[in-house]
Formats: sequence, C-alpha cells, structure tokens
Amino acid sequence: MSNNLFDLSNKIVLITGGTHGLGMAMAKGLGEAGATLVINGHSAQKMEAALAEYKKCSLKAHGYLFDVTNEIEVKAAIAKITIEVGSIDVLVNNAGMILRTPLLEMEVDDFKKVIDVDLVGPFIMAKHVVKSMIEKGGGKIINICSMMSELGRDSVGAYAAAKGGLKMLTKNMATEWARYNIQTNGIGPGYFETEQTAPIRVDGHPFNDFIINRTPAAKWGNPNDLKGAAVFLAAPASDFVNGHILYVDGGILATIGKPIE
Ligand code: GCO
Repeated sequence: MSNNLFDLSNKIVLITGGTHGLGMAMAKGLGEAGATLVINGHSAQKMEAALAEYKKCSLKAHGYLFDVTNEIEVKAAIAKITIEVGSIDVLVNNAGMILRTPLLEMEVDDFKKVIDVDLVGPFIMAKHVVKSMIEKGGGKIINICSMMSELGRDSVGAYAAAKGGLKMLTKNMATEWARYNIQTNGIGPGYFETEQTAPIRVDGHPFNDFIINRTPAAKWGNPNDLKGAAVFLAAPASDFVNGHILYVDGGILATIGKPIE
C-alpha cells in the first residue's frame, strides 16, 4: 500500500477563515502534511498575525483578504491565487459565524446574515474553485459543518439551519462532482476550545457543565484534534469517500447522554 496516502506535498490548500481558531488548527495539520496553504481572512490585522504564526511553524502560507459571500471578490481572489500560487487542489470551507439569539427575538436580517456566511459562502467558493478542479481531473472539497448539522439547540436556530443546509449541500456537491474525481465531504466538530465558544465555556457557566456531561469523552475538544480528519479528507486516503460528514465530537452524537449528577 502506498505510503503517500496522507501526503499533501505539492498540494495547494485554500482554507477560508484560516486566520484563527479551528481553521488555523486544521491549516497547520494540512501544512504539516506538506500542503502549501492559502489562507483567506477578512481582517488585515488577524491575517498579519496568522501568517507570522504559520511562518513560526515553518509552514508555507499565503494570505488573501476577501469576503466569501461576495462572488465578485471570490472570483477575483481565486484568479489572483491561481496566478500567484497555483490552482487549488483542496478547498476547506471553514469561514463561519454564529449569532446566539432565540428565533422569536431574531431579526430577519440577522438570520439572513448567518445563512449568507455559513451556507451561501461555501457555495460561492466551491462554485468558483471546482471549475479548475474539473479541468485538471480532480480535487477535494471539505465543508466544515457542526453538531448543529444534526442537532438543534436553544438560541442557535439560524446557525443550525445553515449548518444543516451545509450538510446537505455537501451531499449534493458529492452527487454532482464525484464523477469528475472530486471528493466532497464534511467535518463536523463537536464542542471545542475556541474564541467562538469562549463565552459559553467559562468555568461555572451552566453550558460548560452541560457539555462536559453531554460529551462521552467528558471534555471540550482541542483544535488540534481536528488535524487528522482534515488531512484524511484532503489526502489520497479518502479518494473513494464522498458525501460523508466526519464528526469529531468526543462521542456526542453517539449517545442520548446521561442524567446530570
Ligand atoms: C454553540 C456552539 C456550537 C459550536 C459548534 C458545535 O453555541 O452551540 O458555538 O455551535 O461552535 O458549532 O459543532
């Protein structure tokens, strides 16, 4: 069996929202496997700090600032990346946002904003990256889903709608593009130690206790726990995997949970 199943040398990986959090952790894993990283972000300050971090880790990384929900910006950025770095082999649709507001209180514009970033953005990105993948005979798309692709939770209804949609969009991308040797899959992170979850993770916060109880592994995930899933779905090892959402959740989706002691 080839020992290159997990080798990403000579692969160009574009990861949206790669300036921090889970995106940076997955990007580091992909870079450590040999990939050249193309990092999307929307903050020049965060990008500068992120590129310094990737350099400190001796990883090849290029930064591009653009809004994944703006098709004109996406088209221009992908054209620029293709000229300056090369054509994209792996797209990781990681950029996302969340607004924690009960549906009854949520403004329609806020609902639409979450859908735009978390669902329409990945569609726009994939639509414009897949063309060159088809031309060169293959590629990989990894959409970052969520526990909310499967479960609801108070106050994250827009996010759940978007991430549930992203799960099905992943399956439809797989359906339409697998014939071109493009594998489209998802990663569904459980609850991780990130900026996004910081407000609900503080010691003593009822949600923190809830997650520790609800997760069979009895802990929050460390972003580095996602590296393996990202490398697997970006590498030749997953060349016959299509439309699969790989949940990295410490067992949350495996169980109904246990009584709170
Ligand atoms: C929340 C959390 C979750 C996690 C992640 C779970 O408010 O419930 O932010 O949404 O971030 O998406 O998979």
